[in-house]
Amino acid sequence: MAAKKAAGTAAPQLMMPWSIDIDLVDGVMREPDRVLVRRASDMKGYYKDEAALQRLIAQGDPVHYEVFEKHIPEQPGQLPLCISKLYPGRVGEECFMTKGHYHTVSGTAEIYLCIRGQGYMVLKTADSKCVAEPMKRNRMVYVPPHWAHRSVNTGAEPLISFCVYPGDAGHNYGDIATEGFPKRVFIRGGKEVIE
Ligand code: S6P
Ligand code: ZN
Repeated sequence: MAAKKAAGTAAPQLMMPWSIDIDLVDGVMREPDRVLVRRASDMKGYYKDEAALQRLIAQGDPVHYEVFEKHIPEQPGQLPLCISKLYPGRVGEECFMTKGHYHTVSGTAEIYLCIRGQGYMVLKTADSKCVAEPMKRNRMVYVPPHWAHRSVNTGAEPLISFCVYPGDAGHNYGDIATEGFPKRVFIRGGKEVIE
């Protein structure tokens, strides 16, 4: 069916259907349109042990995570998707993690299907409720509206998830950069500690 055309205006651009290959064993998206790369030096101010982060930057500034995306317009009705690949590692005793964000349109949810690795999705509300949901292969985390979310890798291999969120959600990093999360994830004496 053709998109309706209002009198005197150009017909709205109709997006064509498309498909891609996503390897759900290895967590690889073939032919992404964009790869967002965040290194240790992009994570200043996020970890508890800032001196340990500085040492890591000086030792080669390793990649913390990569996000593989297709180009999908950030508009209501669209469903942007990505593969998020968070590498294993520690900053001091704290596990590698993503920056974390609220959605700019705070009342929008998100789905994270974990494909590989192990760790947590740490979620918080503006009034500081905080929950750590375990992530492991085939585990799906539902991020409800109004919860900021960050993934944390506690394992020895990349933590890989397939994420889908509403097109108008947007990323609000500013509030999390100011507030932080009430809970952090450490490995101490070989054990996970969330505090
Ligand atoms: C988008 C979704 C993911 C994250 C990605 C990186 O809503 O939650 O694509 O952007 O996992 O995390 P962050 O916190 O640096 O955006
Ligand atoms: Zn999100």
